[in-house]
Amino acid sequence: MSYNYFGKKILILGMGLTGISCINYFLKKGILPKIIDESHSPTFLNQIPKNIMYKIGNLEENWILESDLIIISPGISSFKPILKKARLMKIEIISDIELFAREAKYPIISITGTNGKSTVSTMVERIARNAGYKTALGGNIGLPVLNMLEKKSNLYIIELSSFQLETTFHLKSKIAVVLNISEDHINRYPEGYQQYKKIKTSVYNNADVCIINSNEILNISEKFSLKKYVSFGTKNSNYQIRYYRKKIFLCHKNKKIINTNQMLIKGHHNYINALVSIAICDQIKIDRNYSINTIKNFSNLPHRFQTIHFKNQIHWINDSKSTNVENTKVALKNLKIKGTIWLLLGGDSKSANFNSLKHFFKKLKIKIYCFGKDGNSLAKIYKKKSIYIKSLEQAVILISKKAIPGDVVLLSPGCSSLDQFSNFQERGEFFTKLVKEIS
Ligand code: UMA
Repeated sequence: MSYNYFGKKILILGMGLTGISCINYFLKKGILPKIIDESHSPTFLNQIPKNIMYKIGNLEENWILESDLIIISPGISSFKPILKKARLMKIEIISDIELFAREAKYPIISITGTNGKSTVSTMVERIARNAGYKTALGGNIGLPVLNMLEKKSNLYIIELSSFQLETTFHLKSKIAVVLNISEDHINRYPEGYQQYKKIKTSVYNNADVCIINSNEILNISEKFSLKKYVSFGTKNSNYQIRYYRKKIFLCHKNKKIINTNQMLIKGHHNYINALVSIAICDQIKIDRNYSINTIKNFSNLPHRFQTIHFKNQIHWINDSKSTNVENTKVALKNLKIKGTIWLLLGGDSKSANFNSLKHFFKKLKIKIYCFGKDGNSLAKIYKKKSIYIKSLEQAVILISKKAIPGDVVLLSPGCSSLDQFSNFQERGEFFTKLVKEIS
């Protein structure tokens, strides 16, 4: 189906990376969209071309209700009352992913899930590139998908957030995967977790092959409604993690593929990420050797459980990408040390329930420094070992005076960074710089 946008009143919501990519997309087609941002000083305001009409400060009702097509940035909730009203008036509201999906001419591999999606997307991209594909990697990982259309590529790998899937309707993936689902971004969804799950699993709609986690996510009838599926996770799945004589192997139908001792990245969650990457690449018939070699040499992405400093036998770990409670649990599970863990937890909790961390806190030799917008309430989860400190900086200064050889200082905030930083990268870089200066 071909879509014609000429003669339509097109409005873009949000002047971030997505908004700018949408403007460029329409300008190339000779169409002049309008754009709105709720901030009074959006970061990319100076990148708006002179011939584009814009409004800042609020979602201008007249502009919204007079438009034919609205492209919404992922950071803006499509459940806002004014947008509900627009939908009732049959105004189409779609994501940049939807625009991309309508135009993409090459196979798309779609990767979503609460955790691990950037790692899997990057692994798959590297394997496919090493195998000779001209790959383009984008979406939630950073490069807006519309910019990928300009690249000379023959395989698209896209990381998708629930925000992006919320307003995506015609994505037809060659392969789609939902890695896992746990509580995150619940404050965005009026109907809570079930709605979040439904949006995440919508990535399977129209997909040729669905890769599913046997441990969670889909019940039997949901599975059988899929065209073709390949499973991972449990003993009976197509792809499994198995233990043989105290060694851990990635396996396919019980046949060993990789001994995890040979991998640079460690931890059960990373073995699962690697397993899924193999499953995806097998589906597009990439020679296994490319998968095996790439995975063996793959190292952690920045801000994901990265040791950024080691001095006086104290490890400082930057896990700023931990933006939900599951990420923090994984980081804590990874640490098997005799010393004390100094955990930096905090930011915007997005109304998630953190009580499940209590069990970890009880078992561990740990001190929890809670900071940022929700720091005060996080410090109440396990008062005995927690303290509230206003800023990350103050917390790092205090810890640097108390930590002793054998200890680990871990920034794994479990929260969004947006209360005090522009994004998790900025938070991680700030932490890294601070640690190096102070210690
Ligand atoms: N804005 C409003 N009203 C709102 C919220 C935001 O007007 O209610 C405006 C802001 O003032 C700002 C603009 O919208 O000027 C920002 O838009 P955006 O928040 O959608 O951000 P982009 O720069 O377009 O980046 C988005 C993704 N951001 C979010 O989903 C929040 C990026 O994912 C993604 O890399 C990029 O598109 C390219 O596809 C980041 C992210 O934090 C990494 N994702 C979340 C996560 O991983 O947990 C979902």
